[in-house]
Amino acid sequence: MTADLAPADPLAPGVDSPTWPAEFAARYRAAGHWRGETFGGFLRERAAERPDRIALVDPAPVRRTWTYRELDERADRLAAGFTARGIGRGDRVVLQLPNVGEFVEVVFALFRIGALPVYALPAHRETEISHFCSFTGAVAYVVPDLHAGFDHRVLASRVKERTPSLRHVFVVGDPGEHTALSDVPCEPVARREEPEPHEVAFLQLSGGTTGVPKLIPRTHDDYIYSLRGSNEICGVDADTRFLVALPAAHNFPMSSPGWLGVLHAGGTAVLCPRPDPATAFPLVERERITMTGLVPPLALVWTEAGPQAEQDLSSLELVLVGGAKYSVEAARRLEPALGCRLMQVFGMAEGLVNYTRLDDDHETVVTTQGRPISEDDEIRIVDDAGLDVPEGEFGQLLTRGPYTIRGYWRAPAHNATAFTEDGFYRTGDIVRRTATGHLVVEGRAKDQINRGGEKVAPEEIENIILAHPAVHDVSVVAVADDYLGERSLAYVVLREGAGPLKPVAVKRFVRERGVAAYKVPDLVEFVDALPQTGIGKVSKKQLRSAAEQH
Ligand code: OOB
Repeated sequence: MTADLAPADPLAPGVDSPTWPAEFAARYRAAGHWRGETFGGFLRERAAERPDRIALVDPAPVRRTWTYRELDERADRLAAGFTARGIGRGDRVVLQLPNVGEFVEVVFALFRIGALPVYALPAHRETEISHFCSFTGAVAYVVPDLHAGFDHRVLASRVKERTPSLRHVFVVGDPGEHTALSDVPCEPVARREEPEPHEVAFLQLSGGTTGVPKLIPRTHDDYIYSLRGSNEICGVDADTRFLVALPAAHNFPMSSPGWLGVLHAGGTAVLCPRPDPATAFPLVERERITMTGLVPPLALVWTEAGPQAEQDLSSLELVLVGGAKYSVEAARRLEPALGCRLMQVFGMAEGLVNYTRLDDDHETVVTTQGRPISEDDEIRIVDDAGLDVPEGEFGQLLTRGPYTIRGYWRAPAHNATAFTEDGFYRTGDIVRRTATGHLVVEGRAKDQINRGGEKVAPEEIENIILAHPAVHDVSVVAVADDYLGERSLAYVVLREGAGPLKPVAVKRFVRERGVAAYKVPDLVEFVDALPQTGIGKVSKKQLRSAAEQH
């Protein structure tokens, strides 16, 4: 094979993963943002500095702990086992684990060998997982045996049948016909070549606005910079005890400052199996939790439950709330109810993360969504024509910076519209900036539904519903909801002559197609026709205002 026919190195930025132009990379290095650290490397350093400190706690069903030395050794042994099974540099591995200790072990093992974790959420089902596996050409898929009443081994068998690249399924727990993860570790042999800091470390999922979720390539350098910046802003240090209440695979609990930030600082990450107060409050008390991150609906539930809690929550110093708009009224109630500080976070898996600051006045904390981590985060707020709006007015947020991607993985056509020519990411969020530089999220220009932090791309659900033989047309929009912020509503036009269909049948059809439960429309309404714009496209604007009647 000649050199130019050789397959591209999947870790090298620039081929599958659009990257920063050289002058930007040089600037970010010179500023000390990119320091040449890797994930595998920092864990090794912490293990050398503080071998016997507890890095990780998995409290359920029996409490297990990992010191830094144990986590480091475990990652090496698993890495050796994966290598022995033929998994190597640049291979993609779809990871679908709930908040269990093995999640962290596997991630660090993959980082060590330069294989790329692809972070699926526990809620994903056959449609999403098949797409992740086939689109990335994944060689392995890691699952729990049973989780929340669902048998992931059955799903894995089906996906494996459909995906020729998939050679391994590793199961945490009883493996059934697959391989037990516990059978994988082996004695580490000679040291391997490890990935470079500028290389892609993993693929994160986008919230998405299109038919299928896009993948986000993050490098060691850029992501670790966001961890260090987040740690500094949130005051994370070796004494921090962080509760991972949200799914560990999501960018927010992973890096804002999240379990990776806390491990970088030498603190302790405690995995919470479910985020409800009945599960989480006893853990806060028992594990002396100092910090956690919640989406707004959960923050509401915690705020309601806090004053009546039988547990001692006094260790809690800081609760971060983000992922979706948090109402000012709800934000005001959190601090007195939980006896801790509030910090708002407005972030995105593509990069940019904003935080209110510990020294911000109370009004700023409850009324804004914070300001960027970095002085090198560039923010533009533009109108529909792409021109900057006057200071203080609202418009679409564009951003570019040292930890915001320059393009999705293997998606050149989408990248041409999702980014400006000079590399700004079009977030699709409508924001305004206050005199202090804090951003206030006013709304959204992108076609997405934000169900309490869980993102739904209407196009994906519309495509599924359109496959129903009785359906002629469909449009999915958001409707306001007191608890989740938004819920989804599908307006369905039936085919002429099609028999009557009940809303529940449409929901069942979507569910049976094998998608995450949070994507099943909350409401279904049958209409004779969908309103159109002047040029004959479905008018989502009109549908959204009709939806306000719900
Ligand atoms: C986080 O990441 P994603 O990738 O699931 O979603 C990003 C989108 C943003 O573009 C925005 O539309 C929305 O979620 N969002 C917020 C928000 N935080 C995120 N909208 C209003 N207020 C907020 N505070 O959701 C994410 C990633 C890292 C940290 C925190 C959240």
